[in-house]
Amino acid sequence: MSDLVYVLNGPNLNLLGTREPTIYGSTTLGAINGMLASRAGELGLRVQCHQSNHEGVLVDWIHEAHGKAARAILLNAGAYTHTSVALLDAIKAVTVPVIEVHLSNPHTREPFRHTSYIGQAARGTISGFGARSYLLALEAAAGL
Ligand code: CA2
Repeated sequence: MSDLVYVLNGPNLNLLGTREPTIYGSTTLGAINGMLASRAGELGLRVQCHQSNHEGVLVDWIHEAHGKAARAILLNAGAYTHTSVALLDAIKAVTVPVIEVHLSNPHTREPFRHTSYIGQAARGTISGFGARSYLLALEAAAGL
């Protein structure tokens, strides 16, 4: 099985660590990606990390991960989690397992965050553990 894990982050997550630290923590996305690369090495995996504020670009990376026969995709689709049928369709269209990741626990927040399109096709979801959510998701990917 492939050792390649795609890590995809959606809109506004490039701002991590610089705004709203009480909700999203003070760790930057660059630092999270660094921690993931380091842990991936220990697990015999490698990560390819991307962030975009554009829905279609995220769709393209899901297709790309499939084309490269990646082992898994860790996906924090940000607010697109709650709106994007395009991302749901992309996840359904590929065979790569998608692990949905959130820093916060959307179920404890506003009602509009309680629905996840991603979760309807994801292998599983890890949310509410801040930056550690990504590391837990990577562990899950290692066990697939
Ligand atoms: O908890 C998560 O990881 C979310 O996916 C974050 C999204 C939110 O829309 C989801 O409901 C839950 C928002 C990401 C915004 O990221 C920011 C980072 C720093 C400052 C402001 C926004």
